[in-house]
Formats: sequence, structure tokens, C-alpha cells
Amino acid sequence: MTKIQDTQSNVRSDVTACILCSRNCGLAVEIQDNHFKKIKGDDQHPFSQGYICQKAARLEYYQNHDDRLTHPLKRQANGSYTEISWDQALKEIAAKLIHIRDTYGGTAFASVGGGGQGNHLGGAYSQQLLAAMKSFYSYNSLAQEKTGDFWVNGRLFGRQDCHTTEDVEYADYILFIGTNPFQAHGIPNARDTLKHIKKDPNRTMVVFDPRVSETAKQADIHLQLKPGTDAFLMSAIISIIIRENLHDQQFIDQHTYGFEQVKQVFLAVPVEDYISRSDVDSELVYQVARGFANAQRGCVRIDLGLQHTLHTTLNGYLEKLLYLVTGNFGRQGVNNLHTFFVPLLSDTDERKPKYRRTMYHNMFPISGIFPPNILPDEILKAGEKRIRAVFVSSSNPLMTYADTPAYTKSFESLELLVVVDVAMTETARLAHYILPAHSQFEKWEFTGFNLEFPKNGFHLRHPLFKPNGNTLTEAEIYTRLLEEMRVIPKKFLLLEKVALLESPKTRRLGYMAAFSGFLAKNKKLIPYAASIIYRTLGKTLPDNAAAAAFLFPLALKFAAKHTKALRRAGFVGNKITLGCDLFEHILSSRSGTVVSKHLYSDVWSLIAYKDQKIRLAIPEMFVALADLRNEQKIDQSEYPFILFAGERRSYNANQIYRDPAWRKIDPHGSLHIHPEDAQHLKVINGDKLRCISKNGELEVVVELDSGMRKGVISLPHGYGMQFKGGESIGPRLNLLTSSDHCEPFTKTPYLKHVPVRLEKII
Ligand SMILES: Nc1nc2c(c(=O)[nH]1)N[C@H]1C(S)=C(S)[C@@H](COP(=O)(O)OP(=O)(O)OC[C@H]3O[C@@H](n4cnc5c(=O)[nH]c(N)nc54)[C@H](O)[C@@H]3O)O[C@H]1N2
Ligand SMILES: Nc1nc2c(c(=O)[nH]1)N[C@H]1C(S)=C(S)[C@@H](COP(=O)(O)OP(=O)(O)OC[C@H]3O[C@@H](n4cnc5c(=O)[nH]c(N)nc54)[C@H](O)[C@@H]3O)O[C@H]1N2
Ligand code: SF4
Ligand SMILES: [Mo]
Repeated sequence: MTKIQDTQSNVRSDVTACILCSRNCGLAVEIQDNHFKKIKGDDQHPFSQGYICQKAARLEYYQNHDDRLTHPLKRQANGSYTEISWDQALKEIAAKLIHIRDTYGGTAFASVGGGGQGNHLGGAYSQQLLAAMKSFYSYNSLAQEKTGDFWVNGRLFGRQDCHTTEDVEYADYILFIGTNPFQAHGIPNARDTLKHIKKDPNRTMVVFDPRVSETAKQADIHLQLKPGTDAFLMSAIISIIIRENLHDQQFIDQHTYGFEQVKQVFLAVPVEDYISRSDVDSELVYQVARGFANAQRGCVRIDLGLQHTLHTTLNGYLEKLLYLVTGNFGRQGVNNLHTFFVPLLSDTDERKPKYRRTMYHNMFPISGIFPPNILPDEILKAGEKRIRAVFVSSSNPLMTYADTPAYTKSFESLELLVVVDVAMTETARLAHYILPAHSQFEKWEFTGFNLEFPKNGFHLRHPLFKPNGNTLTEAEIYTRLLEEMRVIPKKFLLLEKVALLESPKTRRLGYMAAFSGFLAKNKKLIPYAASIIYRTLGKTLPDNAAAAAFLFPLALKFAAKHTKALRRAGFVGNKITLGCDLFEHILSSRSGTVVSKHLYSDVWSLIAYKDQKIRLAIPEMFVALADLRNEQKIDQSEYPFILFAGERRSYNANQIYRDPAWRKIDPHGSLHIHPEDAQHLKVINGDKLRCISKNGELEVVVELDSGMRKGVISLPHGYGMQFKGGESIGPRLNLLTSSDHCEPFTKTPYLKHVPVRLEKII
């Protein structure tokens, strides 16, 4: 279904996708005069198949609101902003960037962000600026949550971009550890999937969560553990499985190395002591260990409840061991690896000296990304080698990264801060230049969160609306900037000519031959391939899809690597023309397309180690396990509560919606607290409390919730924005968090383990 025009009322029907979480469900929309009139699920979307949640219906609040940016802005000496032309903005920024690069070198520049929950197309262009600045420093939100997980994958499977996935829909015994898919999604069509599991007496759902989350309410077994104790609990479960000989020896012998060492380590785990540390019923733990190990199809799904808390990386190792030692890997209904059509991650093994570290923390990248937690120090404390210029794109660090005071101070000290966004954000308000982008519904876009196996898909979205004001796409912004910096020429006469000669018969292959030849002769231009192809082949694509042209070489590469999987998905041609067919389908399939169909047994070929075997023994993790034993209990005398600083609820969606009117409930983003704790503090629903951490304080509104553990409180993520420059609405959480309260290894912040105290406001 595409573009059906109702001429009378000027209402159009069209399709697109939701941009609010990593599921990126397909949407069928009705549009009138640059407004969404109606939003439903798109039945034609190959993965979501009509499913959406309540958040997507409100996307009009993303597309049209009072904080939308319409013109490039330059900050004046008095802090106000003046509209300037794109020419002036890009010329001035280019001159400043060149000065900083040529005076201080590659360590003086960092890029932050590059893509949010649905907009990854622009990232291909923004990352080019790193090469132009001779910098490695790419900071991104993934490195404040998922890099511990990626690091473990690197050791287990051979590369940090061997990314795991969960076949929850087909599993019969599912462990949800530190995740609440009912609200946060992250698994296909979450609420339907949960409902099916719940209804089926032959399937078991276990939730590990200190809170009775919406998912826990649907579970067969809820382990309401003490926050931050998952490493103890998972270690105990693995130990029980091994002690009781419930591990899958045949799988282990056939597909892994290192089990003997793992076995010794876990046989030494003091099971009862660890279970009591997590404060759950011992019998239930044995039941889960046995149930999971004996299941036909056991599957583990985790998220921030494991990553934003104590032992981040170790947690990642343990949850993976759970499914690996029980042989729940490489089949239907268990955990698997998957392909990436657009590679979101890379492999930067820190043992190899070629990956440049940061100047102050000597921090290494994981999967190519540096952790936002260290950026303020790298700006403020690295002396002559400090970061002096930062480009922020599709991210709002002043709201979303730990330690807002440190971020504010460091960003205020920069010689150049440029923000590329669709809205006037808190971070933008500190920038020297603000560059306004087309919204995600005004340009070609896609998500790189295609994390499915064995069937994977891709959805290239076309523009729905005409662009707002004097805005540009990221493709155009960064390409012009590279031209202004003179790192790429403004014209590529030969390539443009070859591109124009292409016909359906030649399938753009003449262009690809010329393009490869051109890059072979001009190696310095290889990092800017996306902009070059945008300016040349891009001009010949239908419907002004120039910005998507770089998907063509990716399609050729994907087809060459996964030829059989593409054929199974219905694409035709030889090893080369198959990629052309894929690209054509991507361009024309408005609801998205299946790009590959693997067999489950192909999973072994996705392991990066040449012998396709998994390395179960990770020495660093054995050290972390040994440290667990001696871990002291935290002294809670000054800060008696543990705050979850960032719960996913019905009406939060990162910092994507700024207008508070989008929320149907929970306008204050209230503090959830156990009724007995509230009674001690002498507060009832609607009262106000001061929530005080080592780093700062916030005023919060009380909501009693008997599903909370005593001593544990929760505030939502995605509030606290200053809409139209006014007061913060709801908790501005990262005023409470600090960047040194983090896992020392990956620097992932412990946002779900913030010690606080509460005081009644009278
Ligand atoms: N509605 C909504 N959905 C979203 C988003 C959003 O902003 N709003 N954001 C998206 C993004 S960016 C992400 S990364 C995902 C995150 O998705 P999730 O991680 O699933 O969501 P959270 O609510 O942050 O945390 C999940 C659960 O962890 C529990 N938890 C806290 N501490 C612990 C602990 O020590 N152990 C265990 N086992 N559990 C613990 C919390 O009680 C909570 O129920 O959500 C995505 N989806
Ligand atoms: N305390 C606390 N902090 C957290 C979390 C938490 O649970 N607790 N969660 C963390 C997690 S898991 C994540 S993923 C991060 C998310 O934090 P960020 O990475 O900062 O991402 P978003 O909040 O999604 O912000 C996206 C920005 O992109 C802009 N934008 C939208 N569309 C476009 C576009 O087309 N082009 C451009 N250039 N910009 C666009 C939006 O206006 C917004 O300013 O927050 C983290 N911060
Ligand atoms: S928020 Fe996530 S689950 Fe809900 S409609 Fe959007 S993409 Fe789908
Ligand atoms: Mo996230």
C-alpha cells in the first residue's frame, strides 16, 4: 500500500516505520498537509506485520512541535542565536575544524552520536568527518550500555561484531533477565509474543527483576532479586547445572573449547551463599536451573537491568554461558548469531596496539566506539592533547549521558561545539553552531537494527513530508562540509558521466567498476566513499534517493557473502547481479523487505574463529568471578535507597518526543516506591520528595507501587527536557548520576544502581 491520494480531502495514505525503539515497526499512515492524521501498524511490513504499541500513534508530536529547528543558527557573544545561511555556517565550521586539526592533530576532535533509534542513514555520512579530522574518537550511546556485551562476544566468537540474537517466539523456556519487553520491546511484537508464551502451558517464562514489572506479572516464575546481584544468581545457576550434570556435553565437545576450565571455576561457586546474596527463594532457583537446562528450546533475553548495573561485562558473560553450556545455541527457539546488512559495529580488539586509545583515561574502543562516560574528562583533563572540538548528531548528551554537570562544564569549555539535530535540545543550547536536519519523515532513512536470524530484513523509508524550513539532510550537510574542508572535490566528472550511462540492462555495474577503479587510484578518498557515491550515482536514483546510494555497494557485498541466503529470500542472478536485484528491491519495497533467509545451521559460519568453535574460557572473566567472592556489601547508611535511574514506561521514548503533551499519563514521571518505604517517609501518592545522590538532587512526585522491592525506587528515563526553553518537566535524571560510578573496565554507568536518600518536601 503506498500513496493513495484522496483528492477531495487532500488526505494521503502511505507507509513508513516507527522511530522510537529498536524494533522500528512498520506503520501505515494517513497524512494531510505535513501532518500525521492517523497511524496504524503496517500489515505488509515483513517483521512487525501490523503490530505497534501506543507510543507510535503519537508521532505527530515528533514531526511538528515548537522546538523544531528551521534554520542554521550561530551563537552570539551574549548567548543568543542568529540565523545564518548554510554557506556561512559550513564555511565557518570548516575553517575552524581545519585550524583545530592542523594545530592540535587528530586527538582534538570527537564525534558523538550519529544515529538514534531509527535514523542510521546519516551515520554513514557523519562518520566521514572523523577521517577528515584524522580522529578515531567516535562516542555513541551503545558504549554506555552494550559494549560489555560486545566485548564478551569478541572473546567467545572471535569478533566484537558477532552479535547475538534471541529466538524468543519459538522458545519453550525463556529467561528474561533485567529486561521488561512489555514496555521496552526489543523482541518481535513484544506484547503479542508475551501473551502467546503466557497462554501456552508447555512454555515457561522466567523473569529476573527486582521489581514486579509488567513482564514479571505475566511470568510463570519471578525471581525478585536484590538489585545488582544477578552475577551471583547466574553463577549459582550455572554451578547447579554443572554440578547436576545438566550441561550439554555433546554440544560442548562439538562446538566449544575451554569447558574444563569453566567447569572448575563454577564447581567452586558457593551456591547457597550466592543465592542468599541475591535474596531469592533457593528452591525456585534450583527449579529454574533444572527447567532451563532440560528445556528443548531454552532462550535468554537480557537488557539494561544487567548492563546498567554492577558487574556489567561479567553479567554479559554469564548470561551467554547459561545458553552455551546448556547447548541452547544454533537452533530454532534458542540464542543465535545474525547478519548485519548495514554493519553497525566493528571489531577493535583492545589487545591489538593499532587501535588508538584516549589521552586521559587510556581507554580503548569496543566495537569501534568510545564510552560517553569518559568524554568530559577527555575534554577537561587531558591537557594539550585534550578534545577541543565536538560534533554531536542525533543525540542529546546533556540529557542522556551520566553526570550532566560534568557534561555541561566540559561542553562549555570547547573551542567548537556543533549540534546536528531536528530540535532545539539542551545540548544544542550550548553549541556554537546548530545545524537543522530534515526530520526522519522528510528524508530517506533506515534503521540498522536488523538483528534477526535466520530471516533478516531491511526497510529503506522514503520521505513522507516536504522538509521543514531551511533544513538539510545529514547526507547533504556532511558532504558539503567535506567539500568546504577540501577533503573531497566538488565534482567527480568521470563518475558522474559513467553513472548517467547506466540503464536497467547494465544494472549500475559499469558505475561500480569505474567507482572501484577510481578509489583504487585515489586511496585517500576511500573513507569518503559514501559522499562520493551520493554525489555521483546518487543523482541517478529514482525519487531523489541519492542519500541511499551507498547501500548499493553494501548490497553487492552482502550478496557475495550470503549468496544462498539471498536466493532463498527470492533474489535472482549470479553472485554479482544478485546484489543488484537486492538493491532494486530495497529501493522499491516501501514496507521493507526480507534480505536473507539463512538456515539455522548457518550460524556456525557466522562465528569469526576459523575453526568455527566458541571459546568458553575468558581469563578476565575468571578474575571477575574470583572478585565476586570477596565483594563487600555496599554501605548504605548515608544513601539508603537504590534508585533505578531510567525505567522504560508507557510514555517515555528516550529524548525523541520533546513536547510533554504527547503523554497520556504520568506527566511528572513519578517516583515509584514501596508503600512501606513511603509510610516511613510519611508520604502518600502525589506528595513531593527530594531525591539526593552524591552528585545532585531532584524534586520528584511520589507514586506508591507495591511491586517495588523495599529500599528500591524507580524513576523513568526520557523526561526532564526544557521544552521551549522552559523549566525541566519531570526528572532530569543525569543530574543525579556521576561518570565515575561505572564499571571500571568498559566505563558503562551504573544507572540502575544509584545510591540516594529521600527527604520529604514540606
Ligand atoms: N517505552 C520505552 N521503550 C524503550 C525506550 C524508552 O525510552 N521507552 N528506550 C529503548 C532503549 S534505548 C533501550 S536500551 C531499551 C531498554 O530496555 P529494558 O532494559 O528492557 O528497560 P528498562 O526499563 O530500562 O530496564 C529493564 C528492567 O530492569 C530491571 N532492573 C533494574 N535493576 C536490575 C537488576 O539489578 N537486575 C535485574 N535483573 N533487573 C534489574 C528494571 O526493574 C526494569 O524492569 O528500551 C528501549 N525501549
Ligand atoms: N539516566 C539515564 N540515562 C540514560 C538512560 C537511562 O536509562 N537512564 N538510557 C540510555 C540509553 S540506553 C540510551 S540508548 C540513550 C539515548 O540517548 P541519545 O543517544 O542521546 O538518543 P535519543 O535520546 O534517542 O536522542 C536523539 C536525538 O536525536 C534527535 N533526532 C531525531 N531525529 C533526528 C534526525 O533525523 N536527525 C538528527 N540529526 N537528529 C534527530 C532528537 O531530537 C534527539 O535530540 O540514553 C541513555 N541515557
Ligand atoms: S515504540 Fe517500538 S514497539 Fe512501539 S511501535 Fe515503535 S518501534 Fe514498535
Ligand atoms: Mo538504549
